Amino acid sequence: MLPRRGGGRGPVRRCLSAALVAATTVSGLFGASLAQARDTTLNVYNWSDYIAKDTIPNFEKQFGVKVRYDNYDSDDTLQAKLLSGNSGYDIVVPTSNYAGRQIAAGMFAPLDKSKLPNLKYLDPALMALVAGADPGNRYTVPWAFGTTGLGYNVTKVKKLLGDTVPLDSWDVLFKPENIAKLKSCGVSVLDAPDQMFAATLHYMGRDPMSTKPSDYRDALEVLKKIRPSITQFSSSGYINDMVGGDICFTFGWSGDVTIARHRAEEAKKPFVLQYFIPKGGAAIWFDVMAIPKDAPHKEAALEWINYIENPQVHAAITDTVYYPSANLESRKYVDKAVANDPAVYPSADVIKTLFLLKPLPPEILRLQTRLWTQFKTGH
Ligand code: N2P
Repeated sequence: MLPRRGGGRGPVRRCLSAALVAATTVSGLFGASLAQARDTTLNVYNWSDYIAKDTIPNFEKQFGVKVRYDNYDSDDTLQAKLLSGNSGYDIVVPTSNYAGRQIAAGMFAPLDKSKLPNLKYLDPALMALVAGADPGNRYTVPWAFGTTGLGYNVTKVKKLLGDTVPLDSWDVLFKPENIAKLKSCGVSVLDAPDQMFAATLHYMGRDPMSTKPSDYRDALEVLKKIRPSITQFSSSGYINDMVGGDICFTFGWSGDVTIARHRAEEAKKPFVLQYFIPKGGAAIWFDVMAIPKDAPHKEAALEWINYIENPQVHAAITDTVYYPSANLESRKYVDKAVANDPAVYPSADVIKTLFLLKPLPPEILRLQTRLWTQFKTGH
């Protein structure tokens, strides 16, 4: 169960916040004139489809720093880069369940919070949750959070399933007879063992964060039964596949499916896409910014983190990719339709049903990886 997000604020606090936002902008501009002589390139490695159009150009203008921006769509890809050492990156954005182990392994530099005044905007309740993986919030600052649930081409799926099963039910994915009906229009699942095993265990009524190897072996048996109906494993391409009508179902991430929905609307597609958090709960996770220990440009990395936590900067990101931040002040600037979309900001009642992805012991991760290969190859 998760605590509710913080309450409202009075006019005094609002004025103060406006003043702080203005001050941040001014110091940003001041920074630009200083920074022009720095000849620094900030190397950022982040998830795909996770940033607004102007985020990088505005940072480059304000701070006089060039940004090299690379993408990944899997925590395992990022982790492999970090493990190989000297990644060259100044900012990485692991999910907090991975970050917890990476912190313990000494991969990140502690944050100099005197350089991060915008941390004052962060929701203490959400920071307390993230502290479960990063005690004292010493190494990481949330970039965004989201849920892992079900995305549909509602128009096509309703035709195939009729009213036999509600779309906000895990039964669509985990009952083999249901998902088999969708195979003909394309069934996609994330290529992310941590996400899929947590959802499967939850569906089975087990602890989604189980540390018992037998639970994972049992979960594989459940997964094997739906394997014949899965037509692709995808953790980023599925956005375009939904918009293109190439798949009608995905086990996917909230913002990604919502990006697809908006793109389909803009393109006036003859179908409706929609994201559902299944009744009874789903995973919630936080992707967090961290500075690798060997990062070549730590000062610029801190400037980046503080810039991202400027409420207006992050509001533009949420408006583009439909993932909220832990920045309480930012929500004020988020487009009203986005702020009121339960796929982006789940209601307090739904939040109570969500479970947080947490770091698991290495032997469980190794088991997950092994079983995942078996699942994918269908053996
Ligand atoms: C962004 C997906 C991020 C979610 N496209 C994975 N934590």
